Amino acid sequence: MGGGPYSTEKEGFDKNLDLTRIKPYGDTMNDGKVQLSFTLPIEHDEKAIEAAKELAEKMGLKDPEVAYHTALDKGFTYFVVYGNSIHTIDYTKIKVETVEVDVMTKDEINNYIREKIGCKLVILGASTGTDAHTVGIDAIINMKGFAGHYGLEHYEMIEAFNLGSQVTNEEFVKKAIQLKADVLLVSQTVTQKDIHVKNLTQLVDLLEAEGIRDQIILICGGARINNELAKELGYDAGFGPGTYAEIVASFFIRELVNRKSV
Ligand code: B12
Repeated sequence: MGGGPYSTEKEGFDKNLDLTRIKPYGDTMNDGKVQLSFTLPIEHDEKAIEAAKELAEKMGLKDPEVAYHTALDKGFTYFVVYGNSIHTIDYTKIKVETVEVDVMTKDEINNYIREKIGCKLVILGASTGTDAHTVGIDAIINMKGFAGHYGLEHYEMIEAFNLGSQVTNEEFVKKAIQLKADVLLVSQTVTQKDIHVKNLTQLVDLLEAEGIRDQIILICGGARINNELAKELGYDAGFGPGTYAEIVASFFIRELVNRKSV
């Protein structure tokens, strides 16, 4: 490292990465720099800018600067604020519950179903409730899959049905019964006001009311879904970002075989 006019070494900036006290990284280690955007329900004027600054300070940002502000509508102002976070977190203490899966290839999955189950599996998926996001469930089910990983429709030992988006829980359960589905795949993207929690819970209630919850492997997924939440809500597993068809399939085929052998 040269030590030219802009050398951070020369100017003696902090370079220590302490995982027990991590902070956002902007230009240099531990500078805490963050960018935040929000709207306040007030007129766009000087007082509004001061209000945004004060609020950012209360949120734990040191030396906040309002980098951008604009009127969104009468009585609403939008802000972009920069500042230095005063908070740190202990990264070494973070525990996240993920699904432990030994991921198999597509061929291994097909062979496993052929040998251990002996017939095609019926998989039913949808983005349920009012949720209009289909890309996640398409990534798992549709033939072409996602990021070079084929979807479940491409597996010869799987019969996959993708109902699309905004499917009510009632329709979903009806279809599951009609198709005698082995596995249900539910996608939830919108989490505003915990709508996903209500919707996912209602599905479990409906399956229980129909007396079929135990006969089905029930899995949910989405950008803000994790295994811990899924289990809490009565699902067999939950998958988040970066999931591919073979990851989910590796989980549910083993789960089905384990259940059969109990
Ligand atoms: C595309 C998009 C849309 C499109 C959707 C088109 C479509 N056909 O799907 C349209 C324009 C319709 C849309 C609408 C809305 N959207 Co939108 N949208 C997005 C966007 C840009 C990308 C989402 C996406 O496609 N991701 C790519 C897929 C591949 O990722 P994924 O869903 O995470 O899926 C992966 C995993 O999570 C997992 N997975 C997902 N589902 C499942 C299911 C199972 C069973 C398994 C195993 C795994 C799994 O596997 C997938 C592959 O790895 C995001 C922002 C972003 N950049 O993420 C906002 C975003 C999701 N939308 C958002 C919002 C708020 C909305 C609206 C409510 C906006 C509005 N006010 O009208 C509406 C929703 C209306 C409704 N009724 O649902 C918010 C959600 C905020 C929240 N947490 O609630 C986001 C995050 C934008 C934001 N930053 O505010 N949106």
